[in-house]
Amino acid sequence: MTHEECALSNESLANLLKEERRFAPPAELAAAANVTAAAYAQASEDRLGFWAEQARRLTWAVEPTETLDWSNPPFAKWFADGKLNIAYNCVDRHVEAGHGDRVAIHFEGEPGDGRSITYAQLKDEVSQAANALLELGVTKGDRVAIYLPMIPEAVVSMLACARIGATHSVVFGGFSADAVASRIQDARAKLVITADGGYRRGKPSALKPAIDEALTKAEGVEHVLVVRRTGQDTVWTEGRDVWWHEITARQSTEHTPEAHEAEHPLFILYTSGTTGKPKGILHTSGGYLTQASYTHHAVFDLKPETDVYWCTADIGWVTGHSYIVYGPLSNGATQVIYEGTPDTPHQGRFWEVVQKYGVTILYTAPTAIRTFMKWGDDIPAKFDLSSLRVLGSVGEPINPEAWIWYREHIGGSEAPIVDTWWQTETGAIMISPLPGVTETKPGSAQRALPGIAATVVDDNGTEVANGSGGYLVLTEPWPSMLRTIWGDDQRYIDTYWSRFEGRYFAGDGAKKDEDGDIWLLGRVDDVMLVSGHNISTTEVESALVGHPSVAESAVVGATDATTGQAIVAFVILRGTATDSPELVEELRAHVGRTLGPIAKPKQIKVVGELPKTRSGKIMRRLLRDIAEGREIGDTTTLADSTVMNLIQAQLPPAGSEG
Ligand code: 6R9
Repeated sequence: MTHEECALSNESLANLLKEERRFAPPAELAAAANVTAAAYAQASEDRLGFWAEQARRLTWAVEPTETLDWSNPPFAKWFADGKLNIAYNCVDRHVEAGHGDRVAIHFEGEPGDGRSITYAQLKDEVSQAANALLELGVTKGDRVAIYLPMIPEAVVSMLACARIGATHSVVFGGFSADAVASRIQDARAKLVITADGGYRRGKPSALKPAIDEALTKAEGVEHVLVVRRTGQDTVWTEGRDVWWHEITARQSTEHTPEAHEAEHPLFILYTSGTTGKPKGILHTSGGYLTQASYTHHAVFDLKPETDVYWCTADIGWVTGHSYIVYGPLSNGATQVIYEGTPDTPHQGRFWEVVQKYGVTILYTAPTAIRTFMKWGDDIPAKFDLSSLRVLGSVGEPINPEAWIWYREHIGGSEAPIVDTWWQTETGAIMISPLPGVTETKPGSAQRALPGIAATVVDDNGTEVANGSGGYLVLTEPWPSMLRTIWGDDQRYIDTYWSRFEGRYFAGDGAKKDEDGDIWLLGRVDDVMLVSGHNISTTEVESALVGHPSVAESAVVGATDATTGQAIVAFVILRGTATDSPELVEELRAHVGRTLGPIAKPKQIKVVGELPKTRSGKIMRRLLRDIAEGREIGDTTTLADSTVMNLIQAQLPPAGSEG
């Protein structure tokens, strides 16, 4: 190693990408913004006072006098002596305030059917569902598993559980019977709510058979409540299975919401992590709703009277919990819920929905944005997207080129983009621009929200200087933080609080730029070690997506005899580009020019698809298996299980190329 390389390898994570573009907030939006720069100052002066004030956004049956109890870290209690009902806060209070006629949900089914549900109707439906749960013997403290498509009953089910104090555990509709069984078993759920099926890619896709199979493996479930969505033939277990429409129809639309303790468990949501048994992330009530509500108000600048909000996430992802159900509904939003895929029946479906409902705020994932880029600019151009005024991104680092495309082709070169960093564990947004305040930088989540404390540290836990990379940590407890891993306090401590003393380690790499703004660099498990340099997959992927021929890319480090690891890139080309040795050479040179020679991929493989989870995250672990010529590992959380076969069929066998 040269002297310079030695110096560099002391960095926890290299900082290679430079991005100079800047976008000021639109003047009109800034002038009327829900939250201004004053919030940062206020929160830094009195952090707990700031959160106590945000808690007053909610309606409490018993006002809390305590804000934070951190006497037994890392087990936090927020607003512990307060009591509230989460469903009352999301539904009833808007009706009481005279907004019963406001639409809460515009539901758009994949086949083009749909219905609009007002807050008054939602109150009736949630009350009937709550009464149905009680009839089925579910009471406060019980767990309910929810395995549903993206239909209004998913929202109603979650709110009905919250209303009676049952803890919900939503499981992705795409997960296999085994995955469902282990989650039902771990949570010891008493009831499962599912549907006959849902519509996906133009046809009904059954759901209940997976529950029937799962219940041959998991014990303790007394009833299965089944929503009729597709009308397909459904195998029935008498005595156990109950039709949703039959039991809810006979219930009263009146149900008095009881107040629950602020620390009462609201939901468990399983995250698979990279290895091992899924972790049941536990969230409680008052602190969670405070931060979900505040961040939704601040980050999306929601004006409930005029905005039409649309988050495209699935309800089985934390984004669906916090930014379809609890954040928007606690704020009295009008929102769109869409059941299906973005290309059914055509690739302009999202833009058709935006035009139809006049969507003003759109929250989606980088993977979707890159897919739209691949499909071509002409598709969104056919629709009127002028209603859009704020755009959000979540789930992965957004590459600067995808960010710019989103701004220009969806946001009319006007709408600010909020790149929101957070996790299932954090419960709500932690790092993000504020649309009326922040001068945005394409690809950066920028700074911790008011009341949140985050920084980047090196291997020893020392804060890195501006311009350097390392590990993202959260240095103060926050209201919507996970309280533990369900049934495993020790694993909670070990997983999140033991790498850096007294701080929460998020598992993500990040860097601070010269202004101190934060750029997320992907999971540290994915970081590549090339000739002594820690190189982030995100930066190499962003450089590749910056080339006009590339739509998407995934980069992994494969064991290499000379460099430790060698960079192997998988790329999907844009519509017009074709695979050739010249193009591959040009892409390698392009990365070299953008990031420096150290980051040049050793191999570039052109593929048609990339392996992704249902929430759109690239599963690099599986690509590493391919790059190293191994048998492919566990694929149960893939959105589409055939993708790995497709990729393998497209590539020459490992070892046959240079
Ligand atoms: C909300 C959600 C969490 C992980 C997180 C990080 C990645 C999410 C991001 C982002 C860069 C963003 N992530 N948002 N990375 N920029 N704006 O995605 O929760 O499914 O638990 O995933 O997703 O790696 O640690 P979850």
